Amino acid sequence: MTAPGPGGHLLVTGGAGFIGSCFVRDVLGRRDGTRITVLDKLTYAGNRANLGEVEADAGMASRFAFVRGDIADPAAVAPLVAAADAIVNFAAESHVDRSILEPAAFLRTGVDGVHVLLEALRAETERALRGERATAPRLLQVSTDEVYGSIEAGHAREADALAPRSPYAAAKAAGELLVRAYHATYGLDVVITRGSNTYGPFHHPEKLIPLFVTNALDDLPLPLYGDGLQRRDWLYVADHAGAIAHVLAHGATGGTYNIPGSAELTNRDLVARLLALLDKPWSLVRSVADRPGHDRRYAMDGRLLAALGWTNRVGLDEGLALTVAWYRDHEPWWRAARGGDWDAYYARQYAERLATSSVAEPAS
Ligand code: NAD
Ligand code: TDX
Repeated sequence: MTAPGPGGHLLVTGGAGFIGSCFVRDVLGRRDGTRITVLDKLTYAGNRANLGEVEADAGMASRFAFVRGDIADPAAVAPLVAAADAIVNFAAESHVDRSILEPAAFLRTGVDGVHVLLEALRAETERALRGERATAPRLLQVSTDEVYGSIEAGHAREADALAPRSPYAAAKAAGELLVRAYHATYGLDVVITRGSNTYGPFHHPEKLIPLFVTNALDDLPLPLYGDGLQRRDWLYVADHAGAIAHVLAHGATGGTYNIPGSAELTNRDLVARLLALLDKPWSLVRSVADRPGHDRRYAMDGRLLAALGWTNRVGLDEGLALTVAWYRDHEPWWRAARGGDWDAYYARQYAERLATSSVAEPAS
């Protein structure tokens, strides 16, 4: 089994989202002949504008195609997998808080959708075995640190047990288990990445960093869950996308690779850094009712990925400065992302919390 090299044809599912669109921009930006087809349902989180830079560049646009569709739809998926040398599956419902409000869509995309992709991959693998295509396609399943559950001490290793604690994380773990089962049973060429908390440009404003940056720009309250001492290890989006491209090219078939971030810190300390960059006061921060089942800490061991030859390039200081500057410069993008169901979602998620909030303890 061979990983696709430069000049191959990639199917990128969920490529209009935050991390997927970064992957598409960066891979096409290498200008090495690689072609990309994006399959994306364009949910509230998918945004064609995230691929605007690609579509506006004649060189990149000539090697790019966009298909609107659902990974859980076999008729949409089968011909695209048949035409691909590799599939990178970013498609998922990605927000933990929404999974707590309404889990069904998470299972439909994260379990049924992954199953449909695997069936299409299995058909193409059988065609390769019959000599009807040169090689079987490879699937890279984009997974997450959240499948390990809360890591109170130490760092999770790839062989550790999965212990997801939110409907989102459970759907991601189920998707991974299907991928591994299809590798063991049908010999499919698959690799899995588990990325850390990611941040950067084009991040939907429902997530912590862009929510707090955009609320602060509008002098709106910043709803910090619980005591704010939960810990996350932040990974800049271009590093996450780069590590995925690296694993796609070099990862061992059947392998799983953690992609840690470059800085572990508490939410409170993170918010203090954002406020300093924005020159906004701590008094905007409100202590609100906690997320149910809130994972206290995520932390992963990165030795397998390092041994494969990957190192992150962007540290937290640089990454946060780039991110804050991007949101300052792209107000029309984030105002549009706060369209659609945003007001209803925001009221459901935060109205009662903010009505019963208190002044948050300052960061250390
Ligand atoms: P996102 O919500 O910004 O993007 C998801 C994309 O998938 C959107 O474009 C959406 O329209 C599309 N999509 C959703 N359901 C689909 C379906 N059924 N068929 C086709 N397209 C569909 O998410 P993101 O933050 O870019 O995350 C991408 C992937 O990375 C997800 O699998 C997520 O679990 C994983 N991940 C994210 C992070 C993070 O911190 N954001 C960290 C680790 C792993
Ligand atoms: O309003 C908020 N207040 C708050 O205190 C929000 C939205 C979040 N938080 C806290 C919860 C977490 O401790 O901030 C932390 C980060 O929250 P999110 O941005 O929702 O990220 P998280 O739940 O850690 O999950 C993210 O990383 C792993 C991504 O959204 C997932 O898709 C990814 O798999």
